[in-house]
Amino acid sequence: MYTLVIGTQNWSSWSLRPYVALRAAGVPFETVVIRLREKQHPTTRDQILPWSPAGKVPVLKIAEDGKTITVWDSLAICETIAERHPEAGLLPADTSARAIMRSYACEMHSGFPDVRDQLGMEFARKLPLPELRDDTRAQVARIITSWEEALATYGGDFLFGKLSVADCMYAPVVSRFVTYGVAVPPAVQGYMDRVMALASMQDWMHASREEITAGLGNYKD
Ligand SMILES: N[C@@H](CCC(=O)N[C@@H](CS)C(=O)NCC(=O)O)C(=O)O
Repeated sequence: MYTLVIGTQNWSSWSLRPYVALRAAGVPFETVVIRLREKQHPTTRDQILPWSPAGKVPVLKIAEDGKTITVWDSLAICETIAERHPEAGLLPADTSARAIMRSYACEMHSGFPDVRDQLGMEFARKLPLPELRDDTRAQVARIITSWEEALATYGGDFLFGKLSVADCMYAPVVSRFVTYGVAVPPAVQGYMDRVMALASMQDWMHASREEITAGLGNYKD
């Protein structure tokens, strides 16, 4: 039995990644949403701590055989899901492709700070593209080039053919590029369209819109 603890869906880019992975695995799971950045909820961290000592979302609870395991950090959760559900194919079968896929996932996880800073996730909004700093521009270019290379090398609908952990990790970046109308080449646009069309992404969009309507995704730092 899985429980995925996530943040406000319009904003929580880290939470989106394991959500896409769990949906791709096709396993049932419950979702607990903890509101982030809400002026009226100053105790976000206090709400997360009972779920994870790291005090951050996402968190995955795995309850089985009378025990509960806590997995925290988006990449650790995606890898755990991929490992526990090999039939979902979230890790490429070929070991070379798998190694490259992990490089993509880790490059995303540890990098692109200026993209995160200047193009914050606003999943259900369309916003004007801000004047990008040189570093942001370079990181956007690196992301686009790396996507082009994977799409050309591995074929198929996603970066490594079938949907993989790398696509889960990059799903929030796809949404950021859509939100801010970042110009991309046609092959990359096709990839982004396919990611946005995933049922998991559509459902996340629906929830994000509901948050905004309810005034929950509207507070800016
Ligand atoms: N490296 C972590 C980062 C998680 C993270 O920063 N989560 C943010 C929300 S997107 C959070 O929990 N913020 C709550 C807080 O800072 O109080 C991961 O990949 O899971």
